[in-house]
Amino acid sequence: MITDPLGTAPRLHRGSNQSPKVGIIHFGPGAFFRAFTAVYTAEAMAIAGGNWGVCAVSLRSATIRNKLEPQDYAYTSVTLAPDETRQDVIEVISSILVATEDPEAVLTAMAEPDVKIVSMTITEKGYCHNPSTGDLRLDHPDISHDLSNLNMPRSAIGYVVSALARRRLAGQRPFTILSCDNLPDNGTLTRRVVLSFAHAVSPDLAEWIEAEAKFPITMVDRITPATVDKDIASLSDRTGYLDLGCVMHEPFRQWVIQDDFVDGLHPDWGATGAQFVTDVAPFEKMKLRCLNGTHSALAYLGYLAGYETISDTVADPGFSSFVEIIWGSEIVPTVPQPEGENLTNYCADLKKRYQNPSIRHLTWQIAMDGSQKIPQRILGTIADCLNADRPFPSLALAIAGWMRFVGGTDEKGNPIKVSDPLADRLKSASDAHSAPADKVLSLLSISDIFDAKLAQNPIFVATVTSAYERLCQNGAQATINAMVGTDKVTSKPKTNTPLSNTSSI
Ligand code: CS2
Repeated sequence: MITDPLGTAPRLHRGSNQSPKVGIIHFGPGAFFRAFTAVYTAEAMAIAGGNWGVCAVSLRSATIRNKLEPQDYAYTSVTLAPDETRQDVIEVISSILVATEDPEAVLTAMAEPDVKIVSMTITEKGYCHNPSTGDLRLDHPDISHDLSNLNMPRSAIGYVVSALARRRLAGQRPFTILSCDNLPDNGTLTRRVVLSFAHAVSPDLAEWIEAEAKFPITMVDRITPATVDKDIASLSDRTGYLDLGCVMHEPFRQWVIQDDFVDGLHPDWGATGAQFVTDVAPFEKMKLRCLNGTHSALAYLGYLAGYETISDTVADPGFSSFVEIIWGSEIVPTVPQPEGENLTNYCADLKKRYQNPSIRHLTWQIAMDGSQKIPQRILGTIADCLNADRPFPSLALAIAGWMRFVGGTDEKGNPIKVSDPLADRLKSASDAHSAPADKVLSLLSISDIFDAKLAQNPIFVATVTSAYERLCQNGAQATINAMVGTDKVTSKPKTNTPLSNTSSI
């Protein structure tokens, strides 16, 4: 008999018979939004009221809508502490629109005067910008499409400008555009790409947006791995219902928001612990460099060493020391301490968050889209180290790990599934040469990622090249062990096999 791996329990349904009135349109209803922004909003409404229901928009895929629609858009937020699990049903989403099915429905929803905020978690690549300069890529296929099809956009940026144009024509107030992605000065970047698009449509429109719309900067933080079937089945065992839209996340959360909204309107997120501040930059730098920077470093090097998750990676003594060293000697000295934070405690807490064995955050998942992530996570820190004449061997090793990863072959000679908008360019840059030093130069010449000043800095080139050569010769585990000195002590037995093949280098 075939048994359903997800179980046969009845489907979760909305408890209240009415969905909340919509005040927010949200682009990108993926796991992070459902584990973070949506939870804060549901809690804020429970405490302080307000019409802040969310109409979510999927730009392309119908998958999440299809999972949530039969549940009236209710889903479970599952908090996974090391020794405790808790679940809360969240009912803040009123509907999910799939943009490709009906672009007009999305634009109509965005033009509703009750909509005060358009928020987004569309990942770094969703901003269609050049990661090294922050400029909108007018040659991006979605952007050039949207500029000539304003009523049928494909990109979130196209939707925002098109909807703002409608609101302006109708004599309405604009909405606040709230980026919740891991980008430096995410609000400023969003303003920049929106204005650049709007300018190409009409300078008057751009002027109105610049004067009237708001783009607060935010720092968002909650580790939220992708949900897998096993998570759905175990939630079902615990609760007796089947929820295909559930999200798994750690207990920790932090949301720092610039207090700058159109007409001051937003849910009372402050009542649920969000911090409203005038300057988000120091918090953002702390988070992007200390958390996301080491996340990416551990993801590339951990993956190459044969580790599946971040918690498995930091359970290794070599990697555990490596992450401590990278914080203490290379990252923290470049980060100004934000008010109310203590960077030493912040990193110690981060280590505990990484160690949480209930969170199965795949190294492969974090390794995705590296071309869009490493500039703000790692390269800025390296530039600061160079300016301060501070050595940065661990950060260079992280870049070398990324280079090895995007080369597409792991240390056992198996193919790596590289998911990145620049995957083909990265692979050809790496394949174009056989000598490690030439591969490094070839990858460093990709100006969308590396600005010319950094790519031509001889210390940077030499440090990354040396790290890359060591990685190719010895593999990630041995390189890490040698770097932190754990090669001198007996380390615990590993599951991965020794390097079988370095000829692919
Ligand atoms: C991770 C982030 O996938 C990734 O690249 O580094 O999603 C990380 O888990 C979050 O930023 C934590 O807030």
